[in-house]
Amino acid sequence: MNKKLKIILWIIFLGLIVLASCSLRPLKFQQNNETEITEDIDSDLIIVGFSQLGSESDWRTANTKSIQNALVKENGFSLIFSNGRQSQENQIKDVRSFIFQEVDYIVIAPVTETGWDTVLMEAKQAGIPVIIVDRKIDTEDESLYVASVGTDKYAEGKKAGLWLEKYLKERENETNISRKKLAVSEKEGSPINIVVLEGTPDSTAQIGRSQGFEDIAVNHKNWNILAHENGDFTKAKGKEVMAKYLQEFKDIDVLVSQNDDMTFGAIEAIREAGLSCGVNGNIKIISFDAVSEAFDKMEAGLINADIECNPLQGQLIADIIGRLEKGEEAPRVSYVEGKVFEAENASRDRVGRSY
Ligand code: GZL
Repeated sequence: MNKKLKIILWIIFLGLIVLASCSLRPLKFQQNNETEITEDIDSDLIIVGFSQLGSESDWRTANTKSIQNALVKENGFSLIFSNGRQSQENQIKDVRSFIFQEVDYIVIAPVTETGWDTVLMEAKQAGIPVIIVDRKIDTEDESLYVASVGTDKYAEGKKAGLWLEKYLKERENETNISRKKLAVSEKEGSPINIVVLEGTPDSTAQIGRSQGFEDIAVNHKNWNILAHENGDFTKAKGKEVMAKYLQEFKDIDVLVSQNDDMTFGAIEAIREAGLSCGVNGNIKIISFDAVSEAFDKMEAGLINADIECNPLQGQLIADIIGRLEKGEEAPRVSYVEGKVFEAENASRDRVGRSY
């Protein structure tokens, strides 16, 4: 056999050895700067790959902590955590890495609703069940995931609209009383000028909260939604867009901000414009999430109302996996409930909260 053929065969043989060693579940997972392994891999543990969409907000931090605290070794889990940094492309890479590493389950908090079918089909073909957490995915093929855990974002948007209805009704009654006293007649339903800071486009939180609020607003001819732009759920972008709104519109009555981090930025922009917000302010603020710092702002009278979106979803995921491991049915959709908090009761309502 000539020398050249021998070398070619040897290279092929080496290649096969390398490939064979890769296909076994490695005892140690390769780490990159956004992937973190919580435990040395122990074959008795249930290995879960978790693709978190980012770290853009206080809410996201609480959500990540909740899931990391639930999927621990003491509960029989080994967690591989990846931060997608608000990029679906990163998340898809993370999911493919979990498939390659032959994890037992994949958990995904999807940054946006569409574009998941291909990679979820790869997970299905690899026999790895997928659980969707926090936001939803939009797919025709319901078999691509076994369960979803989150909150009802559409209901949250409606709660914001219903709170504004209640608030304005109470003010109208007050004005009517004073109007009777002053015998001042005023056109019913004076214009209410509203601006909206929206979350990441095509995310379930943005879609649901926008639609829910609009389905209430449509019943009020005097509610004018002057603008609704993307603030990407971050404080910096929320401040930037609110500053733009304040330049553009001189008579904003209400800000609806689809998460607290954007609200914190908006409050800075309002104050830098020499205006005030909240209970005694020019601009009334309805926010979403109800994280700890938002309670600080409600107690200071800077936010009027906050629609809670509960990030504590880790235990629900652990319970679902536990049931699947025992061959039991798991609920297809699990929601964690949330409340509506108001500035007037913030000190009382925040007692005992964990985020
Ligand atoms: C809501 C979640 C949203 C939060 C934001 O379920 O997807 O994403 O409201 C977070 O704070 O960025």
